Amino acid sequence: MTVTPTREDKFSFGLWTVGYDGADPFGGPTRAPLDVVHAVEKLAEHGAYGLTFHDDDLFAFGSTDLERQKQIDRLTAALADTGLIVPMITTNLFSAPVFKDGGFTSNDRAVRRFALRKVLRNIDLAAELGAKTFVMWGGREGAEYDAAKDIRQALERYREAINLLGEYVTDKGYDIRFAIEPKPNEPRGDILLPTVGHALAFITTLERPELVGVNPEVGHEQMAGLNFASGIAQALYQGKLFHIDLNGQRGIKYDQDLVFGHGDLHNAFALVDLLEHGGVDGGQTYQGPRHFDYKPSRTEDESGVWDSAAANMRTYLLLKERTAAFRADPEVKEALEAAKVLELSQPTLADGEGYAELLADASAYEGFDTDRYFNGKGFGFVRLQQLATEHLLGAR
Ligand code: DIG
Ligand code: MN
Ligand code: MN
Repeated sequence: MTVTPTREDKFSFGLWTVGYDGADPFGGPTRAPLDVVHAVEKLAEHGAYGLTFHDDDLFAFGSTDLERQKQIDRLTAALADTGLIVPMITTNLFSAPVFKDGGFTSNDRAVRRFALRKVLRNIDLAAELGAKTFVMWGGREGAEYDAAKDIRQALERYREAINLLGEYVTDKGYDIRFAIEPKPNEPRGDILLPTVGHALAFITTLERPELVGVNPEVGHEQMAGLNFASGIAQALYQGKLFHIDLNGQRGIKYDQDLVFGHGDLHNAFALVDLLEHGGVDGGQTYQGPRHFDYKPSRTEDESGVWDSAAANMRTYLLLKERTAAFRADPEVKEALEAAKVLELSQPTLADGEGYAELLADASAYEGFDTDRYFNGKGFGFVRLQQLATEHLLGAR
């Protein structure tokens, strides 16, 4: 089946993904460094529409202003040559030793002030390049030991930092929104704002909550044993899905950052169904970039890197087709009906009905025969899941 990515699919990749040289805590690099111009050219060749990056991915931490500008100029020239854009920028507050106890929430105040300056400078670059989303993954914001971090004060420092950034983009008139990326652990023993739920709750405490959403990553929620598609549904429900990191994860273990779909394929099916078709009732879909934050496995050579980039997009497009067929299948519609899935969108109370009317309705309680109501009849969810499975397998 031919599925060819186009710019309209809005596929974007982090420079650090295809640029991953294979180094891990147990071994050095297995691939040569990847130059940003080459990355832009190859991603354009494969049908991507955007490149994202951390400041340190483009110019090394500690670069002079001249070295920094040279890299920015090389990138902007490559973008102009290929038509690729930069939909999102993010800041590395986790690699340099100075951030060993975090950036925004380091116990050390001077480090926190340095981190804020680094982000403010990167926000200016985001505006210069037309990025609309600024992701903040607090990979080092956390601790290994409970006594070492006052969580309430850490959250207060996080809040102080993001409030300042919101004030900055507002005063500067930048068309930029922020997206917090949760992760439960790694590289810290426990990371602050570990899941989508924690991040959504935290956003309500901010001065400009309308400027801040989430950038959930498949593997990060799954590292916490959570259902990623359900977390995305809540982020959409709350109008907070500002960006998304697509990849694969095989269960609760270290962050694998596999190719999208190379982990829990059923949940990837449910996710694409939601993002592209609005799920069961064709509701609200996601209009942002389909961003891949994954690592080409350490075992691969450069041709394997580009195969993996293509695999992310191909798998996504195949799932887009398979989920469209699932939604169009008359037998699926009938199974959804039998499972009362659509009935859930019917309000529990009738128009104008309040608790007084409910209390007066004997059929709702006094006359409700719980023993005989279902009369042994089930919901037929397994049949529905088998239909989804057969569409996933291309058997329908
Ligand atoms: C890791 O999943 C994080 C970093 O790669 C980056 O800060 C963010 C951007 O999507 N994801
Ligand atoms: Mn990850
Ligand atoms: Mn990520």
